[in-house]
Amino acid sequence: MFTHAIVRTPGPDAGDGLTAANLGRPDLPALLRQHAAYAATLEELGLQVERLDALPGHPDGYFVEDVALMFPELAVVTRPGAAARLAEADAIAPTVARTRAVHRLLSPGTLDGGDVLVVGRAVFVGLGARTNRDGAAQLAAILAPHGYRVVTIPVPAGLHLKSGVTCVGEDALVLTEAFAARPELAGYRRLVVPDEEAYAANVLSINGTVLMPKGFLRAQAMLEGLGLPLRVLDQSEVRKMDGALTCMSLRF
Ligand code: CIR
Repeated sequence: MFTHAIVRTPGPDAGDGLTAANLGRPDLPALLRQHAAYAATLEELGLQVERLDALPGHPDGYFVEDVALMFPELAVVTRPGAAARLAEADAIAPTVARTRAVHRLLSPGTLDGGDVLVVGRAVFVGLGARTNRDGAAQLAAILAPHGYRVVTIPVPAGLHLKSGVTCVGEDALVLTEAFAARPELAGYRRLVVPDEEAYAANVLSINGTVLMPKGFLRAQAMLEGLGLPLRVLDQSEVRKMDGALTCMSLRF
């Protein structure tokens, strides 16, 4: 059960963040509306939401999930793989330190929270553009005493592991066709989204309700088939910055 979430308001420079999406510049008022609707949805689902101020000079700062990991036993402040985002980790540290003991990842390790998918006691870590082996090994050492098992998975394309696979309910996976072939993910109940709806592989489960992006009708039909309550959110402007539902909050 999640009871809390941390979000950060996008700043006026949100359109200057990193992106490879090639979808054009986001419309700032629409981006702010989408972010506000997202935070309001978390509240409607019963979470107490702490809204942090925008971070001037850090246009990707509202993707708070990349800079910290929240486990019941501890928090980890990450070391993001993009140099432009390194200082965001320092900025989130005091906030998460109010909630639990904090561990920090150190150079030469890099790891973005978007590459970390927790399914029960299994912690899947995507190795790719943002997360390296050293970062994954540091995380494994931090988590091992608490009974978590870190399993690395290559992320050959796309930004993060969770761009292509997320967890729905307790232990079912929503994933792209590319990740459906990964042996590390065999053994779970799986919903494979069609390639043309790959963005819909990023869903967010909050206490039994599933949040998914708007405009992906085949994926939506699959998710409806699960029989769980579903919230469909417009992510059009967030997507232009390579963002998705999971990356805009820390849940705990
Ligand atoms: C970046 O490239 O770092 C940001 N523009 C997007 C980060 C999205 N984070 C996520 O999906 N976890």
